[in-house]
Amino acid sequence: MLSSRLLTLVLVVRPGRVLLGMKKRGFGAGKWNGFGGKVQPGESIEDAAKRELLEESGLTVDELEKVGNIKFEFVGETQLLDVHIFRADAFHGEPTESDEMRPEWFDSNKVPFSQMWADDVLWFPLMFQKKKFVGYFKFQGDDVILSHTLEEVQELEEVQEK
Ligand code: 8OG
Repeated sequence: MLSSRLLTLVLVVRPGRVLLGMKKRGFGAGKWNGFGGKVQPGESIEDAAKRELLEESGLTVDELEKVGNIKFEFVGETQLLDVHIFRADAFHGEPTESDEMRPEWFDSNKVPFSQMWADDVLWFPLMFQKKKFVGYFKFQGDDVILSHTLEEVQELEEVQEK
């Protein structure tokens, strides 16, 4: 049995644009991504998503919309990454560089997928359309997808938090 680790990911969207950050260190360094990280014990997933967004981008949000849940398996690793993906259409503050991330706005039709996780090109279109989705990706190393599932759903299941 694989254990799993809860993670968050927030995409801040404005009409025709999306805010991404260049990850400067750690897991996923050198890739553009949304903002997020690990859910801490006793913290709700949504609170964790807001906290990580603030820590990494300097932005606060009143509302987050749940858009997706993707589980990632990495060959040879015993822990699944259970990533809860949110979209924010409004925010307060100015995007600000942090130790972890350098934020930049991208046109929604110029998202730099070649410098992002390989799965993102498959689900960003759903996220832009405000569709909800669930998926499972099996990675070999950081760049190769061995197999995956991805489907649109009407509702995302509530998760049992620990
Ligand atoms: O705390 P840390 O920065 O290590 O958290 C990892 C972040 O990366 C977290 O926001 C979840 C996110 N993430 C993955 N896998 C993938 C992926 O395949 N695509 C995208 N866009 N984000 C991912 O862990």
